[in-house]
Amino acid sequence: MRSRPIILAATAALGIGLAGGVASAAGTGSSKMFQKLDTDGNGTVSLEEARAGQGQWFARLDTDGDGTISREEFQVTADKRFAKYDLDGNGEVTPDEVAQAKAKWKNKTTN
Ligand SMILES: [Ca+2]
Ligand SMILES: [Ca+2]
Ligand SMILES: [Ca+2]
Repeated sequence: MRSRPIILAATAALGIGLAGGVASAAGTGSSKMFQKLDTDGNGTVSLEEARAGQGQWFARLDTDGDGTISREEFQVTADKRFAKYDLDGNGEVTPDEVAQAKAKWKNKTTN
């Protein structure tokens, strides 16, 4: 039960990526996602930028490249995301693990 909110959060994040909605990305205060979508950095996400972002998400999830995302493909991606957080691999993600995982990624991107 404890790990559930994390799964839901990961799934929601994936869902936002799939929806590619400018409103939903901005509405969740996900400025990082906004920056990612705003590829020319002019402060707005055009329809084309949103579509491009959507395509990237789609391609990442569509692991066998058949042009559709199956439930399994979606699940695999969600599981991978979960595994990234579950540092000790005990099947549960604690707030501590989330903090550690985030710190790890931060180091990776800054180094
Ligand atoms: Ca833009
Ligand atoms: Ca597929
Ligand atoms: Ca764990």
